[in-house]
Amino acid sequence: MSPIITAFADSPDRGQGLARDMRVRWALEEVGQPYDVRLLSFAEMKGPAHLARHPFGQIPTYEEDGLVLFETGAIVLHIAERHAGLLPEEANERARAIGWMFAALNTVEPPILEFANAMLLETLKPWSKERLPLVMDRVRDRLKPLSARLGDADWLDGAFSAGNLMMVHVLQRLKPSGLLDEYPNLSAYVARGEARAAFKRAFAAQLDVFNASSAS
Ligand code: GTB
Repeated sequence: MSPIITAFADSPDRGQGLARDMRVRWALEEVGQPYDVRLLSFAEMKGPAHLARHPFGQIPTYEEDGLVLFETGAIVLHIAERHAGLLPEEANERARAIGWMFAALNTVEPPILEFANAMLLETLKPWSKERLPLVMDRVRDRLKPLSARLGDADWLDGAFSAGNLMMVHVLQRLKPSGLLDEYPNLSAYVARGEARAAFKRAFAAQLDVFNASSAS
């Protein structure tokens, strides 16, 4: 049986790959594991069947042979541990690649989400103009050292890994803002991730969902 993931039936990002099922699709494509997708409406996400899979009623989830997982970090790590291709074999290199997954999710993503929410929900607030530069600087506080660490390497810490997959997806959220362009090596890093055949297949699959839903 192929694993089943959940995704938005009607993604608010209009199929642009920002919803987090993209991380799971990409990981599955990298390791060559076919998968099925259960598409959920917003109402279904908050209904009892999905709440049994995901306590917070979110997507994505992952189901395989009686295992039900939520949280993209846990799901991508599970995939990477069970298939070759996303984690190095050597123990210390493997630990470092996993470290980059946590860095993406715990250190880099939080200020990016704060910035995304500020742009999405706060621009009409009277204090928005004063707050936004502070929020943007918190993002730069993460991008600057990340850029320095990446340097002119293709990937963080050696070969492409689950850590790089997660970092690229986290950084992608910044593309429309211009903030990423302040760090040309990070823009190029994201572009390298997007150029991977597995990324393209995952992107096309989730865009198909949007195209099908907007045609009906
Ligand atoms: N920490 C969890 C994980 O990594 O799995 C976060 C999961 C999550 O935030 N899921 C979102 C969700 O289900 C979808 S991806 N939201 C509904 C809810 O919480 O009720 C986040 C997302 C949504 C929309 C865009 N967009 O439109 O650009 C981008 C990202």
